[in-house]
Amino acid sequence: MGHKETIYQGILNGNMKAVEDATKTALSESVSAGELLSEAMIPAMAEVGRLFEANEYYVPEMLIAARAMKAGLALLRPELVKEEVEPLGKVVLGTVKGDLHDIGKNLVGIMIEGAGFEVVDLGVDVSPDAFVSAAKEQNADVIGLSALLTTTMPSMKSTIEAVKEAGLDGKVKVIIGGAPVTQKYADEIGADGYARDAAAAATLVKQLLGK
Ligand code: B1M
Repeated sequence: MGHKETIYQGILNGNMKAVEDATKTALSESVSAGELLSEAMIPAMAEVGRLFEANEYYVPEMLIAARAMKAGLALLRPELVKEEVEPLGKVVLGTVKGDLHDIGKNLVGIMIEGAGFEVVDLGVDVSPDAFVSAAKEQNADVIGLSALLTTTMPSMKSTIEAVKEAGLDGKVKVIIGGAPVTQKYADEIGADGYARDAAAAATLVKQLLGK
């Protein structure tokens, strides 16, 4: 089995050690981090989602698959993030209230960091007020909101409203993303931008800040 297949199967089976070993070996053999991500890790998580929908996987299987994916992602991180001397700006990032999914958000953070920005990661289940307080304290240029559940998307709207109420509208840009989120939804709730994946999120931050 090739390294990418081992990583793919390792995530599906929740075999963290197999994912770590194959990722390390592949990187040492100069397989690019981007290739491992887009051709093994992300397709594996998509398959986990499909199996969950088909009632072949349940929450415990999703959890151990996520743990294996995170272990692999941690090894890719140094390859994906370039060192920059002076950050181009500051981004406060988090998964919205009620939502515990963080793999996509973590990947978005890595890519934004890789593009030269400082990222302050607030974690998961972040309330609108917590986003606003952090943006003020950190003097952030951008707030990034991630949601993976249709039921938590409304918290993006509430966060944008809280940003406006705090008088940060215009000073801090709000960008949104996550599997169920669309450009149409971003327009509806008045977000400054939407990105469909982590690479697009990094490009969007650069565009919004004119970098
Ligand atoms: Co859950 N889950 N989950 N889950 N989970 C989904 C999202 C689901 C689609 C599965 C399914 O039914 N097919 C479904 C949502 C249905 C819906 O709302 N329409 C679902 C459900 C129902 C649930 C629970 C309700 C299950 C239950 O308890 N009965 C529960 C909710 C818990 C909660 O949050 N309150 C739940 C729990 C979990 C686990 C905890 C077990 C685990 C998460 C572990 C973790 O994250 N630490 C989990 C997982 C792993 C998934 C799937 C299988 C994989 C998600 C993932 O990591 N994808 C997922 C199915 C799927 O997505 N196919 C599913 C890989 C990741 C790289 O992609 O997160 O999409 P993604 O991120 C992408 C883009 O979306 C984008 O860029 C990223 C990288 O390119 N992006 C942004 C993300 N954020 C962005 C922000 C941006 C820009 C782009 O700007 C700021």
